[in-house]
Amino acid sequence: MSERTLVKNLAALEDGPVSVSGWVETVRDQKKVQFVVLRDESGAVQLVNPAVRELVEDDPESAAKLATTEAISALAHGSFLTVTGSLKHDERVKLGGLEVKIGSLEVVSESLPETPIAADSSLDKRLDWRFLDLRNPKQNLIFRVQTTIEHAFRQYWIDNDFIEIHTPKLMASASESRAELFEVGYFDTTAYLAQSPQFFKQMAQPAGFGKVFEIGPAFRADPSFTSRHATEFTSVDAEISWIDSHEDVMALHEELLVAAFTAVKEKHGEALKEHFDLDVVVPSRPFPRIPLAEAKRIVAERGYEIPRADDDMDPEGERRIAAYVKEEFGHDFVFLTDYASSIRPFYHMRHEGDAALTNSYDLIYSGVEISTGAQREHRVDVLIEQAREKGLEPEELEFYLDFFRYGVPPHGGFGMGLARVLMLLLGEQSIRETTYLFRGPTRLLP
Ligand code: AMO
Repeated sequence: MSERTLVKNLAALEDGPVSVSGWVETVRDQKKVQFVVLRDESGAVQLVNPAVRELVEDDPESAAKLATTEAISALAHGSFLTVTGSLKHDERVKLGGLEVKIGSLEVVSESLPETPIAADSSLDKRLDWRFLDLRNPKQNLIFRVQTTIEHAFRQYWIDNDFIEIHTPKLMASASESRAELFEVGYFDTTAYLAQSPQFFKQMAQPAGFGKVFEIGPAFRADPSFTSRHATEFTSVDAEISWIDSHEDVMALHEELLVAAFTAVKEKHGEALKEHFDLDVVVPSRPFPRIPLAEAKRIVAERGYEIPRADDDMDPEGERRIAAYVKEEFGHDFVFLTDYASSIRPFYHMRHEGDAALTNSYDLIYSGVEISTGAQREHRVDVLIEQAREKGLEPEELEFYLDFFRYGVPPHGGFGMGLARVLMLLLGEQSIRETTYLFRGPTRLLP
């Protein structure tokens, strides 16, 4: 690696020789002096060059100076440079109070002169040119925050004795629903892309793993174009043994989110204020919990009848219950609990005395569902009955049902969409902004 100093580290250096590399952000080409703002992955710095416009006979260095001056005049926005020169701290320089006087300049990689996107380009256009879009420090920050969130989750899991698993994404059957299933040719048969690690994170329970987690891709052939749906997304999953009810899963869920938000506030609080004008709020525990039926009643009393016939919340209902929770409890999160078994998958455990309800929840953050969790049905005869009731053929599920035939602890867990958490935390309008490379019904490139 060549000896270069990251821009963010310049401030700590004394005046003297340095080498920096980065992309040309702006060029101010004045007659007597030239300024270049150079940006690397850590920040931006001003470079300055006293312009030499013609050869001076008694100055043997004037040829080199003239060449540098001409090179700067010809610089295109986005070209990648390495510059050696001398660092000078100077309070008058607005950008960071320092500048680098150019000694020599090498154009390492030239950019085409016309940048295909601008600050006001549409989201779709920006996604076409995602690598240029991501050069923006605000976008860069999104993925630094994502890294911190995942790290905090992992730290929590490691501290609490979880095992990390990587479940296969090629499957022989659906895991969530027959709808939204991607088929792939698989030699002389058909495979399906995993919609969730559901079955295999549950398998870890009879396998004696106790507590497991996975952060990995999930696929849904969902043709919708909402701001919260993708055909491929990163799912954050956990599954734990020996629970009494979904209450234990919710407690885990809260602790994880508090750990992540605390880490984000500590590490990126200042930068988030600067780029997103955002004050990170670490949620207090316990998060409010409202049974779904009651949530629907509250929303109806406040003037909104959920139009869906299937008993589920709709996005407007989620927004309205979130507004209620914010007013009543000052909280951004709410667990909606006890979903009707008619709208939950067969593997959710039902209430002991009321089979119409499940031991399950959705977690709503700032009015959007970010997660589903539940206690699982571990009694195989009940599980088979529930599968049949949902129109599934138990024969097709034999491999899964076997997990429950050789001793399995009561267990439960949740799945959570990472891009949705980031979108809501940062106040972004779409998961397209908080997904490195978004995949949707009409987007497979880049
Ligand atoms: P569910 O289907 O509710 O539950 O998915 C869990 C969470 O994953 C995210 N998510 C999505 N994100 C982006 N695009 C999509 N198309 C998409 N679909 C889902 C959401 C959602 O809340 N196996 C269960 C979880 C469990 O019980 O452990 C499941 O997959 O944030």
